[in-house]
Amino acid sequence: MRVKRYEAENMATALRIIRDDMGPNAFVLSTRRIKRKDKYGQLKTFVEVSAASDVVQVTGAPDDVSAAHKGSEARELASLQEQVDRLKRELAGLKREQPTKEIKGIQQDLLEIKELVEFATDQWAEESIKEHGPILGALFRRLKNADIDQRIAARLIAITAKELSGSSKVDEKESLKVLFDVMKRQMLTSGPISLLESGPKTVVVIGPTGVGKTTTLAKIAAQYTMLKKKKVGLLTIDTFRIGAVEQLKTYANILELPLRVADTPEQMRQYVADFSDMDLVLIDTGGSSQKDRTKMTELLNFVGGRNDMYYEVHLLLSGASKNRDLVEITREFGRVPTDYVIFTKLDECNSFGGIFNEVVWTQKPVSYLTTGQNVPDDIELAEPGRIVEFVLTNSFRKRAASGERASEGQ
Ligand SMILES: Nc1nc2c(ncn2[C@@H]2O[C@H](COP(=O)(O)OP(=O)(O)O)[C@@H](O)[C@H]2O)c(=O)[nH]1
Ligand SMILES: [Mg+2]
Repeated sequence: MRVKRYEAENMATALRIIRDDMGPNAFVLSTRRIKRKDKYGQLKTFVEVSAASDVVQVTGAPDDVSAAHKGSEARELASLQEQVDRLKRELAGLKREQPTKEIKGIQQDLLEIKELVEFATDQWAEESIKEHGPILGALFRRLKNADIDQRIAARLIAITAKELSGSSKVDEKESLKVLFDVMKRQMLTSGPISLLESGPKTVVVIGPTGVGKTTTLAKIAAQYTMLKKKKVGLLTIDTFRIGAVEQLKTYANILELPLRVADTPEQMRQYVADFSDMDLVLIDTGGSSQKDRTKMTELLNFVGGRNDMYYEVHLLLSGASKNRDLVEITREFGRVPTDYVIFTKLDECNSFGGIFNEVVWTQKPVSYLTTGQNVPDDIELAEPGRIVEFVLTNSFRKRAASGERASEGQ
């Protein structure tokens, strides 16, 4: 599925642009009003609309899954889910009032229920496998070996089973093809950073230390200035780490791009305003561990609220991170309103299920994938089929001429 974001002066214009661009089957996912300066420096209200052309949800309880499994396991799951929701509500209430023993008790209950849900989901998948034979069983194990969360794997297999139920010949090849398509529909991607009709597009990259923010920013800057011949300005608020500014300065010099270093949020605003004749302004941020509260607060001071300044935020996550780390990083960095995710270091991944899970859980479209240390070549535009291919083959191969692919569509 392809998700794109559009901006226009009013809703009617936005819908017309969406229909022209995505066709008559496109539908709106979300809308919001944003304020930003137009090319004359006047603060104006725009509508921002996210649209998609095709969607099948794996999150929640999809109808096709429950239809495929109306048995006792499905009912058991529903009842467990109700208990979890009730306990979560109680926990939220208690946290406000009395943070002690009772919370610990409820947390323990939640843990036990989580285990029960996992067990029930396993049984649920087992049922599906029994019903549909060893071919789907092998695919279920393949998904789990690729580090796909088992609840997600169970749902994917259930949907695949349902889609296969109409076909006369169910062999390994056909099952894999259907699973591939089912998985592809779950992946959200955004296409390249889209520029505005008037005024600069401002993009901020955030993420943990060492994830590849500065390198990725340089790759994107190179794509837009070298291949697309756009005017790009660079700005960094990463003044803490010794050498951080130097690293970006080196790229700025090579690409012959202007670079500003902002020490305060006010300075950042001023520099962005100074870049009003650019097409794209890229803002690098400091490396912060998601566990480092002070640094996180500092980041929030700069980019925590959009107020009168409009920018797009891309969260960088290492594809090589463990599932649990990805969840924790996303939760912490989620305090900064995030639009898209970039997965880095695909060349260092041993499995790709974490990327798939992350997209299903967060429902955030992926903008780019980075595939090595080389600037500017090791970046490609995220595509659903590529991500699923990595998961199912458990291997990664660099795409030829990836540099050009990364700038496609503009
Ligand atoms: N293997 C690999 N290394 C990468 C990739 N992207 C960045 N790096 C390396 O990761 C290290 C940290 O990158 P940097 O951009 O400084 O991270 P930052 O702290 O988030 O700004 C550098 O050595 C980069 O060359 C990638 O896609 N693959
Ligand atoms: Mg950096």
